[in-house]
Amino acid sequence: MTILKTPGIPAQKQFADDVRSGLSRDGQKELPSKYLYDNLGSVRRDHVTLLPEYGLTRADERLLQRHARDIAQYIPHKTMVSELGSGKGRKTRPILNALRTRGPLSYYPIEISSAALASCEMELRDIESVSIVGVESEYLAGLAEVAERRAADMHLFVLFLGSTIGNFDAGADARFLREVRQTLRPGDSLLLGTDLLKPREQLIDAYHDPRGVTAAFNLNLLGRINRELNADFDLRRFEHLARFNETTQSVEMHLRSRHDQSVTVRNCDLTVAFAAGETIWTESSHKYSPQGVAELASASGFTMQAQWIDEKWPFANSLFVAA
Ligand code: AVI
Repeated sequence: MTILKTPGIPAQKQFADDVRSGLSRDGQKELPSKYLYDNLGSVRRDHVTLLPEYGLTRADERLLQRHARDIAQYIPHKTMVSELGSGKGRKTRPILNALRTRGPLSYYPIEISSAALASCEMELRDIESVSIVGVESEYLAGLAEVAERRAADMHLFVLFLGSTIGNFDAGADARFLREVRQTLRPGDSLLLGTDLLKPREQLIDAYHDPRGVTAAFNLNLLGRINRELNADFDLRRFEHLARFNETTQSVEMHLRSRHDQSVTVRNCDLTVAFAAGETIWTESSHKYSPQGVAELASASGFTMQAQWIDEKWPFANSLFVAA
């Protein structure tokens, strides 16, 4: 597989800066959810997707398997495919299979980690007539790189699956999609996965499972800060918490301090005091309505052309076309 790389800020410096600013703020302490995904965190997140209580990934896969051919009908013939955060690429297979029947196809998965790109290539390399060019980059820089490489008559079809868009802060989802739109030309398309609203109890069970798998995923963030930034978090003195925020319509994950305690993060020159019960907010997972997804399309310069909703677990894959 060819790999393209785009330059970025050194990852460790950015991590230290974000930890320092998130833990030293007055009021709600916060850590960006992207840091949940080091190697161990990514394995734990894979385990989350297998939980009976967490139907999101299975719903996404069912929709793509059932409707790949319908989706392909909306995509012009001369098109290349790019995916924001392909992960291991398993979900993408039916889409690539449906599109390659019309002729050779180029697929550009964009991932921050070279390990994820390598697994993606392993998973998909047996698909005939599809050439894979990995892009090791942040999403927008990678997409700009892909868009720049295409011929004048070539369309671009972008996949953003799995409801990763729901993990953006409130309002940041539309801002991000507007930036995606700016790299596209009219007639290009985007397939967007979004988890939908469902009963509160079901949502809380999905993010606070009885086996403690999601708790291990969340607590690993403190373990990562210990490993990479020389900190002394005692993971037994924090606990996982999931709650639904009615105002933002999001499930929030937090890590709650069980005691009054202080923690030192040496590489950030930082000592942080935690009161018993105080939390660090680590992730928001926004839950959309089908109508809200259509509004998101128009707020970001797209038109929603079609939407497929899973019957068992409310989840939508929606096809946006650049207006
Ligand atoms: C990646 N993302 C869509 C997942 C979600 O459901 O928001 C991450 C996750 N957090 C807890 N469980 C899974």
